[in-house]
Parts: sequence; structure tokens; C-alpha cells
Amino acid sequence: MNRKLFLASSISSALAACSPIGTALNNNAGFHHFLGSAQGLSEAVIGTHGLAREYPESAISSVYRIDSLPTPTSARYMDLLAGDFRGYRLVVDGAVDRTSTYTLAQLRAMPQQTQITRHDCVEGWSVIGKWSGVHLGDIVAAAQPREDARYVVFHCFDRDDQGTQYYESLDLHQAMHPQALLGLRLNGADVDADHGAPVRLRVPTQLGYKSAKWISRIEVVGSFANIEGGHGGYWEDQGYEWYAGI
Ligand SMILES: Nc1nc2c(c(=O)[nH]1)N[C@H]1C(S)=C(S)[C@@H](COP(=O)(O)O)O[C@H]1N2
Ligand SMILES: [Mo]
Repeated sequence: MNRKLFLASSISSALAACSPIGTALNNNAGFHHFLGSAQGLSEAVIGTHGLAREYPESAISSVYRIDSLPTPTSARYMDLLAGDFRGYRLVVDGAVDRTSTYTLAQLRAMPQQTQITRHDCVEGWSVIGKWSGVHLGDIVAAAQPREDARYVVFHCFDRDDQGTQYYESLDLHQAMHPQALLGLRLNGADVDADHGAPVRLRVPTQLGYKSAKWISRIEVVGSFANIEGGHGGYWEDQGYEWYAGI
């Protein structure tokens, strides 16, 4: 097949990501092959050491687009929201020596980092926002990952219309990246429910779907083979690449 045409058709298929209906790709062997080779390429050329560009305040977008599964409406989430998340506990467990739980007040009392970075969705839109929160690396290091630990899995409160939970994962190296943030504030206010309250991941070096909203639990694992569909994320289970570097 003409390579340019092949790439063009693969990319336009990729634009269907994030729409809950974009599942036709699942049966497309060529698409999976393309994702596999792109993953090898971006890992080899870009690596995970680079920093995403940071922008001045003047570049902040006036509207931060919302584009994900619907904001959770479960009784558990609605109760937490109604109580201003006073009942929220972020659980950090799995292959760690120190299982921990954090209240929102404890997370707010930790050293905070602020970044003005661009969020790039695989569907082709971008938005620039100012995020503040806790460096993910601080939380992961405090849990003391065991020797067999390799990945950090983010379990989320939301589910799709089939009842499948959203989740994502990073490897330990990506989790320690200086810009990997557990976002608590967006553009100077507490993160609102529609943008992932109370705690939302922001990884500006990777595509938007890695930045898990509505995090309920952080699980450190040796392998994600036995979690949900086994590919390390909700969209990854539907054929999207796991690394998703920008
Ligand atoms: N829990 C959860 N996190 C998610 C998603 C989702 O559906 N559920 N969608 C992802 C995608 S594809 C994108 S582009 C961003 C959108 O974040 P925003 O709605 O704050 O712009 O969230 C990501 N994180
Ligand atoms: Mo997205």
C-alpha cells in the first residue's frame, strides 16, 4: 500500500479516539501495526527525559475544553462532591512497602508545583492551562516501590456506558518525570468536577488520554496484564498506544 496514504488513513482513524464510538479501529490490524511502530519511534527519538514546553500566563486558553467520558454520577462520587471532598481519600497501594492514604487537605499541605502547559488530545485539539498540585514522583517515592514494581496505575471514578472503568498507567520512570503532576488546581481555582476533581493527573509530555481525571486510587504494579483489558489503559485496551509520547 502507498505509505503516505496508509499513514493518512491511520491518522484520520486516530482522530476517532476519545469518542466512545471510535471502536472500529479495534479490528484494523494495520492500525495496530502502525501504533506499534510509532511507539518504538517516539521512544527511541524523543525518550522520556525531555521537558514539555511551559508557557507564559498570557498564553492560557480562555476556555479549557472538556472532552472525556461523562463526569461521574455514582452515589460515591456525588457524596464526595457534595461534601467538598472532605471524605475523599487517595489510596496508594500495590507493590509498595508503605501503603498510604491522603486526604485532600494533606495533598494541599505538600509542596506544590505549578506549570502552564499544553494539553494535546489525540483527536486534534489542544488547550493551554495552568495546573498546580503535587509532583507525582513525591507520592510514588513516599510509597517506597518494591523491587518488582514497574508501573503506576491510576484508577478513576468514571465508567463508560458499558460499565467499564477508566484507568491509565505510567512506568516508574514516567511517573518520576519532573512535570508529572497530580493536579489539584486549574487556572487558579480548585479543579472543578468536570475537569477531574478532586485529583487529576497531568502529564504534558504525553497525549491527553494519559492524563487521568477523577483519580480514586494509585496502584503500583509489576505488570498491568491482569488489570481490566491488560493493555495499561482504557483507550489502550481499545487499540491506542500505551506510550503516547508527544
Ligand atoms: N477518568 C478519565 N480521565 C480522562 C478521560 C476520561 O474519559 N476519563 N479522557 C482523557 C482524554 S482522551 C482527554 S483529551 C482528557 C480531557 O481532559 P479535559 O476534559 O479536562 O479537557 O482527559 C483524559 N483523561
Ligand atoms: Mo483525548
